[in-house]
Amino acid sequence: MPVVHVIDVKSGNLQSLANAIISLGFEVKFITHGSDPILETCERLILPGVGNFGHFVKELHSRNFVEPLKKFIQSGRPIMGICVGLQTLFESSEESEGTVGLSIIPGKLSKFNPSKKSVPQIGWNSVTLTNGNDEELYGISPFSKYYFVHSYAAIRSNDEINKLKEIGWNLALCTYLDETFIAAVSKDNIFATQFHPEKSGKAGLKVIKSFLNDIKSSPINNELKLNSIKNNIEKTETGLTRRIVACLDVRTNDLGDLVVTKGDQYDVREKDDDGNNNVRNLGKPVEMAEKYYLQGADEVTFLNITSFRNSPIKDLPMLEVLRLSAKTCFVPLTVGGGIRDVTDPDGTKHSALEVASMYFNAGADKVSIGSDAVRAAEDYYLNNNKGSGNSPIETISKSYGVQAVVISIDPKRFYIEDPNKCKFKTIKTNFKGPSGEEYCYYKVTSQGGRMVHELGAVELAIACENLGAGEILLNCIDKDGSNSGFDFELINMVKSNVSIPVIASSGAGNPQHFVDVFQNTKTDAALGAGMFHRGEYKVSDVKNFMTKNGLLVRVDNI
Ligand code: 1PR
Repeated sequence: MPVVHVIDVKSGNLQSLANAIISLGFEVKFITHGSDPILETCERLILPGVGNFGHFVKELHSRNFVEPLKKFIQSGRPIMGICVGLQTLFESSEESEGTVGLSIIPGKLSKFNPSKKSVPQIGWNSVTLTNGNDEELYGISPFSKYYFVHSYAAIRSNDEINKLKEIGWNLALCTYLDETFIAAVSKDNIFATQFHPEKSGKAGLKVIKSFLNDIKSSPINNELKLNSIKNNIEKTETGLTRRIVACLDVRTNDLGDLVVTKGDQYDVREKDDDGNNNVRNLGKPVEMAEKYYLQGADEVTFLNITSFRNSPIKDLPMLEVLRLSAKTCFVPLTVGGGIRDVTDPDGTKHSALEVASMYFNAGADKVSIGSDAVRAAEDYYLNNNKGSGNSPIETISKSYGVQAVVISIDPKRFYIEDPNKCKFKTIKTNFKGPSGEEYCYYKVTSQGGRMVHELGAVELAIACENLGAGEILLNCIDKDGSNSGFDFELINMVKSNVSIPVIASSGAGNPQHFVDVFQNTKTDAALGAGMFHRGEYKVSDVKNFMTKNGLLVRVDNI
């Protein structure tokens, strides 16, 4: 099997990239230090990076990679940068002033302007090719979608783009609302992508395959081109597609098997007339995740819903689920439940950062924090709107980047007559309360809805954004498992108070509900669980229906 060498500075999920390369028939070997003699002879190199620019460059320096990398590039052997790997080719980044990149490409990276759009950019966007869109660039097609997750980018004006082209850089560009940035770049033996090809489904695998097989350009797939223009599809403001997330609530059932389950308002036990009170068993997590990937899910989320139970850290049941799913699902994977400081039954302590690192190493791209986010937000307000620096949101986002930290909110609706009497953000509701109340607000809960806190959903979201969360998974206990559609009022209220992306969750019962949530709110993504698990609809049914209604979705044809 041909070998591909990958630089590993221990700063993120490289397992998914390795899995993608292996799935293409190659073997992967990691290089962890610049003194490794293999750098002198290896045929090609991949330089992947996630998280903070300064941290990544510092790691390259401390592992003596900088000079060997420059030498490698000068030798003319093929190298491919991914995400921060692309960013490192530039001179510097606003993210880490004073840090000098490899300076192969002139210029600096800057942060997206968050005034009109969610930052980070998380989701599937399309690219244009500056060579005229006739030839794919390393398999990159203007008619496919690629997965981006970043706050900083090489944002460039037309003049700047032309200057780079004049000095020989071949560029693929992406526009995120009002800012155009470099999505991919190539010149001679250098190729790099800002998006994650290993997380971009079949379209992304094609890009990696093209690099590994030295296919720098190839004719555009005309079928894709025709498909992309034949429908009367919206052009979204941001350029991003409407993201569909499949969510698997996972727990051990009464027989000790790890199963996908689904509750009604978080109660996951059957209530049969014959007294059956078993945990609802809807299937096996790894198989179901792969099924949803193949059906076109843009993302798969696993929630360990019995995370409050203490088990030795080496025994975390979800780790194996992540490891196996990352081998077959080439889209982002999120894991939640139990991301907090833990103590093993034998008294050994582990930080939340340690727990999260285990999941990232197993193949997770993001971790989702529920109960501990509530605790951190309560502390934040007690501490005059300041973080302690030690909460899991802060420690994990500092090491892995804000895009790796999702907070999962489990809100419950409460009605009130007079909004002035409520210390939390309220809304005038279209669905009056039991005594005709015209206003409502949402209190947050923890421990899977068991504990209700004196904290509003909006207040939780704002605190967590300030602490360093990069995305919000917005559940709704009242709607969970109801098949009655999403709670637009809650979604609009939270979304309008934060600038990070929001995933709407709870209540999806049919494809129309997904159309409705995107048409009635500004949500960035929508999540479904029960309707997929019960086999009533496939993810592709939802996407086909959305397409019929003119909404832009990712279809993974290559
Ligand atoms: O508190 O950090 O350990 O995280 C625990 C995680 O587990 C949280 O994300 C919490 O939402 C989740 N959780 C805990 N208990 C339950 C339960 O159901 N008993 N599941 C639970 C929450 C919510 C959704 C669900 C949607 C969509 N599941 O993500 O998938 O409501 O369902 P639907 O489309 O069928 O309506 P921590």
